[in-house]
Amino acid sequence: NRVNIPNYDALVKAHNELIEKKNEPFAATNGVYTRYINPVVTAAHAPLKWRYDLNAQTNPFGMERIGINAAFNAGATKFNGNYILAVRVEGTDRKSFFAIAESPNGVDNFKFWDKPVVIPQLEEPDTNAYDMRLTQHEDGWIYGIFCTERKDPNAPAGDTSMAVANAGIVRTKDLVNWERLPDLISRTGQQRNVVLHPEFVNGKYALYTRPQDGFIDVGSGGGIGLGYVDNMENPVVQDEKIICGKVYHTIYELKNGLGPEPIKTDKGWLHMAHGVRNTAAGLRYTLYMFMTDLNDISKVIHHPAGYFMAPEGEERVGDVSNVLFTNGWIADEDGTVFIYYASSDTRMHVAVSSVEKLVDYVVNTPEDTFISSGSVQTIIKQVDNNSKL
Ligand code: M1P
Repeated sequence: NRVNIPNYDALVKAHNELIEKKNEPFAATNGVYTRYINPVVTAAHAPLKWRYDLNAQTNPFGMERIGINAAFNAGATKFNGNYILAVRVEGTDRKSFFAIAESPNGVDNFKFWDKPVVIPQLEEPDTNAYDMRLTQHEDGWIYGIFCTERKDPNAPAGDTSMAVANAGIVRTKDLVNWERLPDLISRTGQQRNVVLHPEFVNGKYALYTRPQDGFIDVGSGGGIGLGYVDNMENPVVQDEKIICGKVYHTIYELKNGLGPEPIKTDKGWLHMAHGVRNTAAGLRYTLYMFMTDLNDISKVIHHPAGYFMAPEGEERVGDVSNVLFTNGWIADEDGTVFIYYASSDTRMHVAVSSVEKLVDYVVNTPEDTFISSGSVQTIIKQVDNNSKL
């Protein structure tokens, strides 16, 4: 009586094969990172129990009752020795929610936990919740900061898309029970891509922000900001200032936003971010890196020109094509770095590098001159140096 799905055994077999499929590195590498061949988490990884009513009486045709559309933009952390992704799962109802997927090795065998994460709601519920950054803070909590989206109360009658985006905040000790804190209180009121720095700075919590004037357009604001909060239970951002702004004719011309929490190295804090530029084919999202000073986290000390990673091959196509986005990476004790990135708002991938290589990339890659003739001079300098060898 339990199951009435005609090909149920085949479905379970195919699902297990997908999850357990060994992942292999791509042969081609640029020396900085290595992509892996298979996506690490997709909509098809969602447990069959989320999707099918297995009771033959209530599901006589064995239909999939709840559809999953995409699995992307995951926060990441290491927990109990395993690689954890807080995945943005989007149903066919367009609603995003979070679900934990866990892997023993960081590159394959990511398996969703039994049930999605339950985020406690404030007086006004989140209409949509997405893009969680996980930070294991030195105060002992694991924080999850995500985008909470609600209808704009000032939307004109008949406008059913104007929204307000802000940073929702939760914290946990076990990734199962989450405590909801008030939403971020900041000057612009609209925020996305908010990330908590893992250490106290002069006794305060430090938050990377992305102030914006509107829901999609950052407007005259924008850029990656940095502000301070005395107490996460009353998260009022003070002294917010832009540390990495938008710049004309760059890959972050239109908008940008920090990715995951920064990685501490002996040379500085390593940052990964996304930059957005406009094209005739729409917005193009690529990933870029920079480094901030160990003693003054507001000071950018290295910023390579251009992008670190851009969509390639099948990554280029999805629900929102031409997008790479990251909000999670894990630095292992041995220095290996697992960069979890999503392609085209559809699926999750991994690229593997190391702290040593990323520091070398950030410190030694030529900086932007912001003009074509400058790019030419940068190439000529390298050619001249090479010809002395
Ligand atoms: O669709 C691309 C991305 O667009 C938004 O990001 P940002 O505010 O940085 O432009 C977010 O909705 C993000 O989730 C999405 O991947």
